This record gives sequence, C-alpha cells and structure tokens, in this order.
Amino acid sequence: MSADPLVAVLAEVVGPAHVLTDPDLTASYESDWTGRWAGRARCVVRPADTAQVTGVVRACATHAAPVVPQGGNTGLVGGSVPRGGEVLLSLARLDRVEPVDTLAGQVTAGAGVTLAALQRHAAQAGLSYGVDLAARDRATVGGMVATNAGGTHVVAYGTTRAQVVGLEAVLADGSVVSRLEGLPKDNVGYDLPGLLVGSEGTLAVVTRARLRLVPQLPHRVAALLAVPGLAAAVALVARLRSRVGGLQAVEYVERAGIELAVDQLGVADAFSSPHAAHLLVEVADHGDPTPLLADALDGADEVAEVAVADDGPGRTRLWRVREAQTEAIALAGVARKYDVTLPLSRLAAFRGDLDGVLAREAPGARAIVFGHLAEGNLHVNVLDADHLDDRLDAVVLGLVASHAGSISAEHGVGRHKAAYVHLGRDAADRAAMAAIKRALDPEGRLNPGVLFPAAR
Ligand code: 2HG
Ligand code: ZN
Repeated sequence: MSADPLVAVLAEVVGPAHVLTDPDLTASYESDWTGRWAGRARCVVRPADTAQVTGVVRACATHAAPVVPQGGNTGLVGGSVPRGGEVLLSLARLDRVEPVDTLAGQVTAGAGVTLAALQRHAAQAGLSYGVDLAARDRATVGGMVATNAGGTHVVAYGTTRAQVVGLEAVLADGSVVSRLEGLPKDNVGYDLPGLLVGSEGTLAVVTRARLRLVPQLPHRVAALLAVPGLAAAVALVARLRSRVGGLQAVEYVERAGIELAVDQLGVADAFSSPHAAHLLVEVADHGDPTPLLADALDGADEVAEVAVADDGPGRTRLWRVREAQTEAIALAGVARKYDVTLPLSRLAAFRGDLDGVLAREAPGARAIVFGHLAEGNLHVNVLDADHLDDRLDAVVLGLVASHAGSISAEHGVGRHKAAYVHLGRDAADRAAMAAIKRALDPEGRLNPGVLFPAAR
C-alpha cells in the first residue's frame, strides 16, 4: 500500500482496485501513443460515476493536488498525459450510454463512452452521430468534447461543438454543473457547456454529454480522385461545395503519405500509377448520390483518375490510405506534429512556403501532409526532425500565422502549443481567457501546463 495519504483517501472514494500506483499498471496512462509526451503520475484514479469524480476532485482540492483528466488517451498535443506528479484522472469507466431519445434526436453519453460505441448505439436507434475520426475505437466522448474534436465529417455536421446540446461537468472545487435537459432553445445566462467544449480539461472535468444525432443516410458513395497537387485539390473543393448537396467528407493525402502507408502498413495504393495527391470525397443522401457527384466532376480537368465505391467494403478500401496516415507516421518515427487551418485561398501558398521553411530549418526531414480539405485543415507531420530543438515549432507555427491561419485546428493546444497561443489570440483575448481560468480554477490545478504555459 502506498504511503501517500491522498492515495488512501482516493482508495476510499473509488475502491482500492481503481487507484493505481504500480508503474506496470500506470504506464499506459502516462505516455501518449506518438511517444512524444510522457510523465509519471502521482497515481492513476479510475472513478465509476459522477459522484466518484466529485469525490476525487474534492480530495485533490483538499490535498492541493493537480489533476490531469484523461479519456481514451488518443490526444496528440500532450493534453492528457502528466508532466510529472499530477493525479491522472481517467474517465474511462464512465462508459454508460443512455437510451436514444428518438423524439428529440439526442442521446446522453458518459465521458468514457468511445466514439465507436456511440456510433453503434445511435445506429441501433436508426440515427447517426455527426462526428467521425480514425481513432474511433479509443477516443471518448469526454476527450472529444474537451478538444472540440473535428474529424472527417465537419463539412457536413460541424465540429463536436455543434453536436453538444448540454454537458455535466465537475468544477475544480468538486461542485457539479448539470445541463442535460437537451432543450435546443435555452438562453438562461452564459453558455457554460459551450465554454467547456474545447477547454481541454483546464476549466472542469466533463462527466456526461447530451449530444445531437443526425439522420442515417442510407446511400453513400466514396470517390478517390487523383490530382496533381494541393492547388488542384482546393479548386475541386469549390466545385464540389457548390454542386454536391450531401458532402460528408473531403480528405486530402499526398504522395509521401500514400507511400508511407504502403511501406509501413502494406496498404494498397488504389491507382496503378503514382499521383502527386489524392482527394477522397464521400457523399451520402436518401437517394443514390452517384449521378450528382459524376455531374459535378464532369469536365474537372484536374482529375487524372477516379476510383469509386458505393458499398461498405469498397469504401473502406478507398479510405484505408487516409485512415492509416497517423499509424504509419508513428511506425516511421516520432514526428513533429502540427495541426493547422489555413484560409482555403492561402492553402497552396502556405504549402509551398512550408517546403521552403523545412528545407532551410530541417534539411533531410520528410513532410507528411494530409487533412480535412473542406476546412483548410492540414496535418503537417515532420519526420526525421526529432533531433531539432523547438525552433522548428516557432517557425512552422509562425508561418501559419503569417498566412492568417490557426495554429490549433482540431487536436487542441495542449502542452505542445501553450507557448504559441499569442500567434492566434491577441492580448485582450488572452486576458479574457486567463480571467476565465482564474475564476473557475483559481489554484490552477486542472491540467496545469495545458493551454497556459506552466509556471517556471
Ligand atoms: C486525422 O485526421 C487525425 O487522422 C490525426 O486528426 C492527424 O496524425 C495526425 O496528424
Ligand atoms: Zn484530423
């Protein structure tokens, strides 16, 4: 038994089996799967419900202990692993999903429900959840709310923020804010759930979410388009947006990423000849959307080759290269990851400048660039640059800012970008955010170092 008095108190709250201190048991909570972010926790605590989360947060307040909330630990910016010495609060056991309210088209899900489980649950009730992403088997509702996760369907349904009708969350002092009634119109004062979405565990611990569901669209077609590069792909976005109603996804992958997926994971390239980039378009509707998509692409000279699939296995095959990107990168090394949004009109210029910056700052590095093109969201992964210091972060993020982009599109700021928030928010904005943080977490114990740089 640990000599730490907080561990003993936590064991009373959640039961001794759910307070972990043995390094063999805590290890998987203490590092992220890219291998970049890691730190020892004081202990890992696994409450089962909101009442236990309250007990844990209260005990941590009494012991002045910092807390790092964690969902599925699929984050990529160091937002949910400890720096060292914090209590790691895993929400994984809050995995209860309530019956779908088909009248309202909503469901209430615990923070620990995985995206895949939520999707299955909604489907059983004849509905869908509007967010999808490759880490669906591990990413959880709480983590997706905390990061305002985007994913591949933002073009159709918006980010997680657009799905959240209400939240239940435990504040730093252990009190519970509960807005789970699911009223689409409810303007009594500040939108606290809206504030907590994307707050990355720095203002409260999300325990449950009331989520909007969307209609199931039975006819779905995916088309993989071979294109000569980013400028051509962007031109196609404009064409598709204006002519295709049921756009679900518009995803971009470059040659280097296609080859990486082939080399690392044995994924097959859909085309027999190599192309500079692929644009993956998915369209869904109540009737067959194929003719509409074909019409929209008629005369699109940018497209060199097309592969189409309208059945499940065929679509999965077309998606494989895109969905394999993160895993293939992780297998190839510890990448420097930048998750950025650019105005679509600046995207191609940014991409060109990025190559120049990398050639200068990181000679020999490999850039794997892919992303959600309809939102101008690129995932810039730089391999073989791990030996470089953080100057590369400043230069790449500075380049993004100089093109009027955002340095944090959908993964969050985390610890990675806490020192660069000034590139996206001016002084008044940062002061307002700091005031909110002080008001809700006056002792700075919730996810220290995330969003706001850690005090030295
Ligand atoms: C995706 O779009 C994820 O697949 C991960 O946001 C992106 O690994 C990345 O850079
Ligand atoms: Zn993404």
